[in-house]
Amino acid sequence: MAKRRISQQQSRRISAAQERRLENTGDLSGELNGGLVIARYGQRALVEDSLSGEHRQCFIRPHIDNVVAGDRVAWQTSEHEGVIAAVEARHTVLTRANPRGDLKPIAANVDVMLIVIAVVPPPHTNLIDRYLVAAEHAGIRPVLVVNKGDLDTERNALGQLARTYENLGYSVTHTDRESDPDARQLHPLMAEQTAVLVGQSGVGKSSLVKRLLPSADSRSEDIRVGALSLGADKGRHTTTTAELYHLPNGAKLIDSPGIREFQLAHLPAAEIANAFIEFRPFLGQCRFRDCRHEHETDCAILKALDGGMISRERFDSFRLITEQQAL
Ligand SMILES: Nc1nc2c(ncn2[C@@H]2O[C@H](COP(=O)(O)OP(=O)(O)O)[C@@H](O)[C@H]2O)c(=O)[nH]1
Ligand SMILES: [Mg+2]
Ligand SMILES: [Zn+2]
Repeated sequence: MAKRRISQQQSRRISAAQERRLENTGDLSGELNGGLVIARYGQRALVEDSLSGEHRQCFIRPHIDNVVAGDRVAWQTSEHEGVIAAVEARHTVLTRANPRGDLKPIAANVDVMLIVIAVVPPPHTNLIDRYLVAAEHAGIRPVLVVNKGDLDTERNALGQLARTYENLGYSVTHTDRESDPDARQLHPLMAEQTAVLVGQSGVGKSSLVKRLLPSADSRSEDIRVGALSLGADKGRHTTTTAELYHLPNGAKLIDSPGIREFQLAHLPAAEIANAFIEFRPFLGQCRFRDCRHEHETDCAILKALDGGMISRERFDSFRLITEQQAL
């Protein structure tokens, strides 16, 4: 009789069955352990054990949705791998909307949002404003990080933009790999806190993680840095999921994939207006309580625009965000 071989399809079925067993959790042993999510990959997550600091692949039980880097979890050991049994309540969560409009978390329990911009790729101010609105909504402190200063041969091409945001009251920091190889400028911004790097693909987020990590850190060499290639290996050198790193000063730093389409469709217009910090003194001063600041009579925002207290650029950016929202 011919020996029976397990076909690929059969082996797929077997592993699916094993996964189902895991889901039913009949074979779970041991107590619940505390852990910190380092990264999420599909139905699995890399979890750092709170006591040993060891990293462990964990299956995420199907009823637990949306585990992301920065989440604190309870996990158990099982035959094959760990299993995440529960997720602790988050004190903040940064979310994005997928193309269907569903909200998906990107990173959890974040205190500081480092919005990275550079001369290349050139910044879109509307994207910066979207990040600022998202930070405000999530209760995360935003900081604008101007990177790649060494490429700024036209003597501070981003200086004007940086000053605009500084004058509005936002924190702005400058860094580049030539004059600030260890990104020391960023250290005081996040000591003992959790920070997330956001910004267009290619601005140097992953490079910043590399500059901040001690060279002895074994994960340093796995960090993928590089221009987005347009060939067959498109996206190969870019970050694909948010990943958490520990820094020597006690900070946790989360690298995120470049987020191009940052929808804020779920936010009420009033909240978007309130996230534009220079609008605040004028909000509530319009004649109509539900004023949309479009062309209403006695609109305090439009008056502030005329009077130069609100810049045309920021007002247009605000309009762009609220218009897209109405679509
Ligand atoms: N000249 C210069 N290039 C940089 C600097 N930081 C990063 N880069 C380059 O910018 C490109 C994108 O970097 P990467 O970290 O992958 O960007 P990310 O997509 O935001 O993570 C790479 O080619 C880096 O070498 C810098 O300070 N100066
Ligand atoms: Mg990256
Ligand atoms: Zn108004």
